[in-house]
Amino acid sequence: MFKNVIVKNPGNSFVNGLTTSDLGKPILEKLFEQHAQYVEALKKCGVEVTQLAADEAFPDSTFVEDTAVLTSEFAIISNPGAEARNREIEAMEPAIQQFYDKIYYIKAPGTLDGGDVLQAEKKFYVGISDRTNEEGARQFKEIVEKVGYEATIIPLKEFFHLKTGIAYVGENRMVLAGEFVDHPAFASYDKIIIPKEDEYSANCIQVNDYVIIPAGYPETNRKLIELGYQTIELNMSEFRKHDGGLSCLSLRF
Ligand code: CIR
Repeated sequence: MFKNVIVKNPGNSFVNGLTTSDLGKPILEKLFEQHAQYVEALKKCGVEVTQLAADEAFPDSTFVEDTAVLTSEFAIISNPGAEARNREIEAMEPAIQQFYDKIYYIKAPGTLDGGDVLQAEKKFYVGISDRTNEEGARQFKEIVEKVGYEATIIPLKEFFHLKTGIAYVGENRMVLAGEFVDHPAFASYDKIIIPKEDEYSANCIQVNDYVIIPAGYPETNRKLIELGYQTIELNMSEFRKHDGGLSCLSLRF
């Protein structure tokens, strides 16, 4: 069960953030509305939401997932790989300290974005990407192994972050797309396979009794419902314009 979630409101500067997409400029009014609906959906899932104020100095700071990995037992503050985002961790640290006595850190020259870390019970999968380097992944693995968890490092071929293409939805089941579908690391899981055209919906989040998915993917929704999940669909259009998905917008623990 997840008890807590940390989110951070997007600011007006969101439009100046990093992106690789060609989906156009985010419309702020819609962006704020979509974020508000995201918070409402989390509340419906029964978690306590800590909602941090927007920070205009960091346009991408609403994507809190990249600044830390939080579990029911420990916290790791990351060292985000994009120069423009690295100092987002300074404002996150006090918020995270309210929940944890013991905090671990990824240190330079290691870099790691939380978006490259997937947890499935006592196992972690860590992507090596443009943001997470081998040293960051190695440090992460060393930390979690000391506290009784396992970690498998996965060099990415195409996805931006590991969780761009995969989600764990409990009950030994993964939602996966693209390069992860036949990846040996995930062979032992039951799989919900997402085809190329629905790839964006592989970034979904299971929060207690619900799986939150992006709106506009009826096939993904159908597959989840058929397996007995309750889903909540959210419009993510404005976050997507800046490479953001559902997992990026919160730290769940
Ligand atoms: C970035 O480039 O860092 C942001 N525009 C998007 C971050 C998305 N985060 C995530 O997938 N965990």
